[in-house]
Amino acid sequence: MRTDWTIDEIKQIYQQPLLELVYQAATVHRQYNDPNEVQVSTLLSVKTGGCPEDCAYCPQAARYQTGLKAHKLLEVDEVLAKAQEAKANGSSRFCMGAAWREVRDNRDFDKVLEMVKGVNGIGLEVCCTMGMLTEEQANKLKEAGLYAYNHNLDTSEEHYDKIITTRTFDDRLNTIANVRKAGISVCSGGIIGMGESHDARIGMIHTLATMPEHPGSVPVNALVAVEGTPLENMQRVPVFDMVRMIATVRIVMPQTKVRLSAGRLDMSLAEQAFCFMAGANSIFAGDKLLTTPNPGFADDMAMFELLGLRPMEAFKQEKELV
Ligand code: SAM
Ligand code: DTB
Ligand code: SF4
Repeated sequence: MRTDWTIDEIKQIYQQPLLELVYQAATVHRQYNDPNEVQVSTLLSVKTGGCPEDCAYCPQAARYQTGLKAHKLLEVDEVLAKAQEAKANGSSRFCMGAAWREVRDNRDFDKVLEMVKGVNGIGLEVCCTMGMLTEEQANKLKEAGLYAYNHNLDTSEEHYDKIITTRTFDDRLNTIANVRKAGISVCSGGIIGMGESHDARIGMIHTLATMPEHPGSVPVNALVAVEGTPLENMQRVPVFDMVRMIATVRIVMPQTKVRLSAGRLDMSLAEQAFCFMAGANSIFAGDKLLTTPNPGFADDMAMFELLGLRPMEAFKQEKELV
């Protein structure tokens, strides 16, 4: 696994004619992964809306009028019932999102630790995405059984302050480092379709691919333009930009789970199939992402059937090491 990629090398890969790029990505994908296996995650927003940050894409930022119904932290039982349901529907990972700037050491965090224990007990890989974390908080989450933590770069370093001003790119890197130090699997990726240049996309991939270890998973999101956010009028990102992004991520991080994330609802089956061909091997399933709609389980199962894909079992990597 190479962590010394140069921007130029990544650019050479990214800029190839699309079908060459996809062929190369599909080839690398087959060397390191079973191309018929897709890791399926279910998301649940355990604390919705009212966030103090100003992320320009986000319907949960308190300062934008998006008509979103905010709610405080859910009860542990409610969350565990959703996790059971996700497992029954074939998910191997359950990811809980909270609209916080950062985790605080309070009763809510204690409750989150209970949720993590509970979901882990159900036999699912537990993931959280709750904003910035200290090293100590990361250790507590790890002890409670947290498998992965999602903390996206969101965009490249150069484009960052056009999208978020209430925290810095370095803040993001710092939390990711804390997660890694605690021995938690890092899930980090970003969003395309926010007015960034191709160079910015390449820059973001470069930051991910040159971390001390490649992230265990890299979500590639297409912006969901939500009314009331500053990015409400952004045009839908072309599907072939998603394909190009996914293929490049696959080539430079061969063993990472590349997640075809937000934006699937606007994609046809053929378009999603092309993303899997380009090396995507993970999705978010269930009819809701955090606050916006997503294809339902039944539609995804029909897609898996059609394409001959299988959902991956939980903790596969660990089982293979035994
Ligand atoms: N508050 C925490 C944080 O920002 O890290 C966790 C929740 S936040 C909603 C998780 C991720 O969802 C963001 O980092 C962003 O990449 C993604 N996201 C949020 N709104 C989105 C949108 N409208 N379209 C695509 N991705 C989005
Ligand atoms: C990620 O990269 N995408 C997911 C998950 N990680 C947390 C979230 C997408 C959110 C899309 C907008 C919404 O539903 O609120
Ligand atoms: Fe808050 Fe996270 Fe949304 Fe930013 S992306 S506004 S930090 S919930």
